[in-house]
Amino acid sequence: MQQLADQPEIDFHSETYKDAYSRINAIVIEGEQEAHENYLKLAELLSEHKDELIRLAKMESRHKKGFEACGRNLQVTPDIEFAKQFFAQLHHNFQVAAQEGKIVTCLLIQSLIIECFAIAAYNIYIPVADDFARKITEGVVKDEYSHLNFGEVWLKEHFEESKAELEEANRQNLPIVWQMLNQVADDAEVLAMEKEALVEDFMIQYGEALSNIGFNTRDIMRLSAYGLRA
Ligand code: Y39
Ligand code: FE
Ligand code: FE
Ligand code: FE
Repeated sequence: MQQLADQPEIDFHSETYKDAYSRINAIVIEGEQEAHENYLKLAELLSEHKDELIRLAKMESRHKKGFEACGRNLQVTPDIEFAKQFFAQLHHNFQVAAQEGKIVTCLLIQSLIIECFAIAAYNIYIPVADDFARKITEGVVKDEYSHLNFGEVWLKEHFEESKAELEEANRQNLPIVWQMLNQVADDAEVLAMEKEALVEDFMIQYGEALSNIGFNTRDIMRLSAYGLRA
């Protein structure tokens, strides 16, 4: 058992744990499913990277299968309806952007915001996960860094002409992420994942991503805290 020294033993089979897990596990499963669809859509929009994006989409389906196995392993039924609601706003914004051919906005939503959210959540989950889920999640998080990297590289190469759209997409979508974090904080706490740690890790990943793309420190501070409250 690899747990933080100051943490009491986690009972992965308690009803409290399984109840919280039914929502968090569903969020991850549904998130991976939507990520799969989002990369397929990006493959259509960015035909010069079609093969690469289809490869990323396939990785997302594998992640989904891995997390479904984590739920089964704990005999938890994921609450997919809850998870669809959880992602509804970001999902809607991605689809509208895709329809309008706004590649920059699509990349910001999926490859920056959602990937950073996933990396933060998986990093914080790994030390407090059950043995089975830990192994799965360790494999998945490595892939998520490569998805984030795809977005960073593309946006860096198109930085000047993307800047205004990135600002607007950040303004529209980052506040939604803070709301999502608030919505999941109580369930995350039951899994021994602290909200403060999630926020901190997200800010680090997202700030680094913005920096790699070409934003300066002042822009990063402004952009990454946008809509953050409480
Ligand atoms: O790119 C990806 O694989 C991301 C979609 C997957 C899901 C990220 C959802 C993580 C939120 C979990 C919140 C738990 C505290
Ligand atoms: Fe994934
Ligand atoms: Fe991903
Ligand atoms: Fe706590």
